[in-house]
Amino acid sequence: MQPPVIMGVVNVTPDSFSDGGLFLDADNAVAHGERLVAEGADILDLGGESTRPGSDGVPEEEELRRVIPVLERLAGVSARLSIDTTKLGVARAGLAAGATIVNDVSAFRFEPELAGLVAGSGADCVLMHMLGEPRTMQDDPKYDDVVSEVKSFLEERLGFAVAEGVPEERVWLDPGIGFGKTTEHNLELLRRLDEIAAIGRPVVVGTSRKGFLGKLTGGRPESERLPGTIATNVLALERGATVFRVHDVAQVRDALTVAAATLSQ
Ligand code: HH2
Repeated sequence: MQPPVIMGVVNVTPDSFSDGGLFLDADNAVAHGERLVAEGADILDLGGESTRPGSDGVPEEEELRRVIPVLERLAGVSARLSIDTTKLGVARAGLAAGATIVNDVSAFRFEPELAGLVAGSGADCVLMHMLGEPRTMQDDPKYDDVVSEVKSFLEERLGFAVAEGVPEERVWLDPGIGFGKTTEHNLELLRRLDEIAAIGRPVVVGTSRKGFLGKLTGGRPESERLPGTIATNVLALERGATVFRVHDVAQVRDALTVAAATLSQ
């Protein structure tokens, strides 16, 4: 089994669903990123736009203003840097500032030219499934078979990226937990994550603190969803995920280290 790769979340936003506003100030964001690296993050994922359900998005200049100075100041840390954006201009500036991964929750649908940028830069990319767009994705999402539909989507986006010149080995895939899914859809995707892993590319999962964990535990707020986060990440590891996008790096790293040691006996 591959050792689990921990992707620590640094949200430089006023409105992210679990930590909005905490790291909007660049000094706080840099200190938070350094803390996550000290806790064992292999990758820092920096985002300047919330994609929480119902959100409208921010103009490119604002996203750049939030995230690029933080990225520049984190460029020396001993973790890879990922830019969480759907925008070509933000990805370009992020790569120039030291990012080596582009995490696009639209999987190159919103700005298809992003694929060519990634191809030319030699960066890795994360392509994620989302039903539509953040503003409307939670309006009664429906699938016949959520796993096979997400899998087909990811295969199609992988094909698009490769056709645009991104080497297949640079593409990671993500089922997009919480992005146009009910609680039952999220659970089904986690339960059958091996079917997504069967595509043959590294699988990224992001369950951290998400709403379905609150719903399943009697309405726990974001700050009390770490046990659910750990449970889902451990199960995802067992079903073939390799990259774990989380806010609570130290705790999830310990849980995954123990789980990985158990599974590799
Ligand atoms: N989830 C969020 C954002 N980016 N990227 C990937 N690849 N996978 C995910 O599951 C994922 C993601 C949402 O979480 P967060 O960044 O904490 O919230 P917000 O979008 O409100 O900033």
